Amino acid sequence: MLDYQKNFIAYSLECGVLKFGEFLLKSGRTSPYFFNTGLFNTGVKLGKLGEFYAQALKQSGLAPDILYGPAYKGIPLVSSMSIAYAKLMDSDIPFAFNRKEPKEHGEGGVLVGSSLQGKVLIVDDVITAGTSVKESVEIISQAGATPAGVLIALDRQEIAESGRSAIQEVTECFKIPVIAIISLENIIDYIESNAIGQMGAIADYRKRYGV
Ligand code: OMP
Repeated sequence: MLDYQKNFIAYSLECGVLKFGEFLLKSGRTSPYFFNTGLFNTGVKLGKLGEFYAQALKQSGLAPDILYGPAYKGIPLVSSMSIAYAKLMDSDIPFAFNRKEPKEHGEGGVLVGSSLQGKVLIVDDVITAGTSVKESVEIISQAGATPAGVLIALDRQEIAESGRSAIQEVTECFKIPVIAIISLENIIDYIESNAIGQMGAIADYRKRYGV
């Protein structure tokens, strides 16, 4: 695990973003941990979150032409990340996001920000079933641009009903890479070396639903 990944886990714990307990997921599964990026909810926290995303993009070696954040959670993510990336890499990368409700007046449409052109990196929080990614790929393709990858905060490394992980599905179906700042495996390494969390419950959960 790289230093920025360790720091991201430590900061997520400090902000209450990563929690241990019993949580009902969108999928109906009861998970012994939950990751809520909505709790990076001050200027300083969001600024730091953007830096972690920017570092993950740098590490990935991908060179997208534009960043795209699906509404609603992707909007602050893509905004803070583009600011952090400009500082980190001295590269002013354009960004865009969508509206959930199309605007009928003024400039109209569902897209806001820079125009969606070239290779687009989708920036999201957590992928579980991958529903949001499919919608983003459609919007990007309709705009005449090309989805080039997905960047998320956490890869839960879970198996879907299809028998594959949502990330494997995205990778195979759209032929694009999915990059995560951290994965469940990183969280497990971290809690093992720092003697925190409910290792037993997480190991059981991983055995049952892990990929
Ligand atoms: P999909 O769009 O179906 O992939 O679901 C992803 C969503 O799961 C996220 O946007 C969250 O609403 C939610 N989620 C988390 O944010 N953190 C978790 O640790 C787990 C979930 C979840 O419900 O699976």
